[in-house]
This record gives sequence, structure tokens and C-alpha cells, in this order.
Amino acid sequence: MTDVTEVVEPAPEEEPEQPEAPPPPPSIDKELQRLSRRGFLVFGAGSIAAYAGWKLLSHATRIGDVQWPLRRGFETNEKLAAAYFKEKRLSPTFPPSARTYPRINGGVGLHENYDTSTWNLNMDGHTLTLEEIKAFPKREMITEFRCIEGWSYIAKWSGARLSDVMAKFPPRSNTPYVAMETPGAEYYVGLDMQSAMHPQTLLAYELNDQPLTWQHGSPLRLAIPVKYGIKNIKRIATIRYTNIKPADYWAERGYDWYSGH
Ligand SMILES: Nc1nc2c(c(=O)[nH]1)N[C@H]1C(S)=C(S)[C@@H](COP(=O)(O)O)O[C@H]1N2
Ligand SMILES: [Mo]
Repeated sequence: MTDVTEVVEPAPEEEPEQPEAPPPPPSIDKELQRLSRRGFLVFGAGSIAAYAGWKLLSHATRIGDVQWPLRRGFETNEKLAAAYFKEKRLSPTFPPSARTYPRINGGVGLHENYDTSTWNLNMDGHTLTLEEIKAFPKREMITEFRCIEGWSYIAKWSGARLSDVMAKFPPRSNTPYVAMETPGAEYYVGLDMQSAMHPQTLLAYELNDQPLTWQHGSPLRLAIPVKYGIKNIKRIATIRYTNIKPADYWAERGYDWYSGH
């Protein structure tokens, strides 16, 4: 009688070759290198732990019980934003003399002949003209604009705080995400609510004191210095609140959905 358990295969001399994992897309690879380079050279290893902690914390608060001050209006807006972003989470600001040439990059959803006179913003179902956006308090900041490819420039942005506009048109429920699209939705970004509420997140209509050119996203674009360039959507036509993590143009092409730095 043969017992199958007695049929012992001789041990292979070498480990059978494992199928190789496919290499990560080059963009992710570059991104990781960049992150570790920046992490170690600029901030040191300690801040990486702090950053990881912050990521965890921000994730916890994102899925946690965030009370939208719907009934009381948004008087607690600032407090809410402050709870998420300690002072160190403010993006650094610079004197005017530190400004550098604002590079142009990324033209998805931008068309030179776009008629800005017919443009308006669909703010979660409400139609806003540029004048109505300019009626919000004008905020100005000189911040570093950083493309994920490694270059940056320092520029002055002026516009309405997204949180001010959101305060006037709040979500109907505790939606954790904000989605934005160009006219025609060729370019689109998703933002977590904390980043949307950040005091330095502007719906900008001026760059270096001039109305935006079409290449920089006229008439209205996002200036969000806590995020890489990819999230700074140019020529916004639609903003909406959503419970579902919004589609994001560059996240679909291999970059981190959050793309904070
Ligand atoms: N509509 C739109 N917005 C966009 C992009 C784009 O291709 N289309 N590219 C993004 C990227 S990758 C960068 S770095 C910045 C560049 O903004 P700037 O041309 O104003 O410097 O725009 C971002 N916003
Ligand atoms: Mo970019």
C-alpha cells in the first residue's frame, strides 16, 4: 500500500525563483525618492515620525466625528480649521522680495479661447459669478508653489478663502470630501475636508496682483500651498461636497491622492 505522505520530493537545491514584482510606475518611484530625500535632508528623521503621526491623526479626524456647525453657521470655522492644522501645519509665507518667476505647467482643461465672461462657479448647486466671489474678504498670501516634479516658485495669491465660501454654502451633511472640476471636467481634483477648510486654501483670482492669465487658470483657480501643484486646479467651474472620495486626475495616474507636503 502506498501512502502519499511517504512520497517526499527532494528538496530543491535553490529556492524556486519568485516571480518578480512589477516595478512601480516611475512617477511613484520618483515620488518616494523625493519624499525620503526631503524627509531626511530638510526635516530629519524625527519629523518623519511626526509627519507619520500627523497623517494618522488627520486620518482619524477625517473619519471621526466631525461636527459641521450647520445650525450655528460657521462662526466656529476658524476654530475648526485650527483644530486640524496646528500652526506648524501652516505653509510658510515669504516677503514680496522672495518671489520668483511663476512657471506655467499643465494645461488640461484649459483652452485659450475660453470665454471667461460667460464663466460662473457652480458651488454645490449654487451659481456664483466672479463678482460674487470677489465680494468675500480678499485674502493674500505669498507662498511656495511646489510641483511634485521637483521645481517650485514663490508667488503672491489673492482670492477668497474656500472656507469662507463654504461657510456661506455649507454641505447638507458631514461630507468628508470636496470635488472640483474644470469646465467640461477634463481636469478634476479631490480634497479632504480638512485641506479644503485650511485657512491658506484660496479660490484665487489674482497671481502677483494681476488677474490670472488663462495659462494660470483664469478666472478662478485653487491656491492650496499645503498640497502639491497637482491639487491646485486651474479654471474651476464646479465645486461639490461628496461622501465618496472624489476622482482625481493625477491620483488616477499614479500619484498619492492626498499629495500633501
Ligand atoms: N486645469 C488644470 N489645472 C492644473 C493642471 C492642469 O493640467 N489643468 N496642472 C496642475 C499642475 S501639475 C501644476 S504643477 C500646476 C501649475 O500651475 P501654474 O501653471 O499656475 O504654475 O497646475 C495644476 N493645476
Ligand atoms: Mo505639477
